[in-house]
Amino acid sequence: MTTRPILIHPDPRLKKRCDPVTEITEELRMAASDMLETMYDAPGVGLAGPQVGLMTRILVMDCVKDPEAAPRPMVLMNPEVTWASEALNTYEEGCLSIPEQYAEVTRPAEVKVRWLALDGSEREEHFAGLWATCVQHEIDHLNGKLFIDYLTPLKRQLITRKMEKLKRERARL
Ligand code: K1U
Ligand code: ZN
Repeated sequence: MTTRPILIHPDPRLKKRCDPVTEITEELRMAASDMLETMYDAPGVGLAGPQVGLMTRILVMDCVKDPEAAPRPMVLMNPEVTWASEALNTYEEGCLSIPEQYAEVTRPAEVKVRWLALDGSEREEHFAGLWATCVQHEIDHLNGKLFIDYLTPLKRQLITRKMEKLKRERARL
């Protein structure tokens, strides 16, 4: 297991729709394992393929926040929302590809998601709370959508300019 560099917005790879997983290869298993390590190391509660330059429909997440509780690392491939609640929830979201920027985003409070697991089985689960917010944020990544796309053009432009500056500063180091 190793960590992989996380792409920072703006990057054309973060705006592209990812391709479905067609075969569960050893390479994909290694990528999933590296993505989990990268997510825990960041630290974050989720990570999607394109954030590490992998243009495939794969995401990882673990929204267990209690340090006393057992971790619950999850790997979801080809995830699909099969049901979304009418009730909405607003959460102050962050993104590992947009460091230190946070904004309120409103999404369905609960969702059911179906996906392909690493063992090849098809799974379906009901998510609520941070899990529901996180899985929707990560599925957005697989469709080339970022949380700032829910904001006004002015707020989005402000954050994008900050990220361009951050990338210039990091490139100078
Ligand atoms: O996709 C990502 O960029 C990861 C992102 C997921 C996310 C966070 C909040 C709401 C929706 C989706 C993050 O993990 S940002 C970091 C973060 O929220 C966090 C970090 C440490 C502990 C708890 C949360
Ligand atoms: Zn994100």
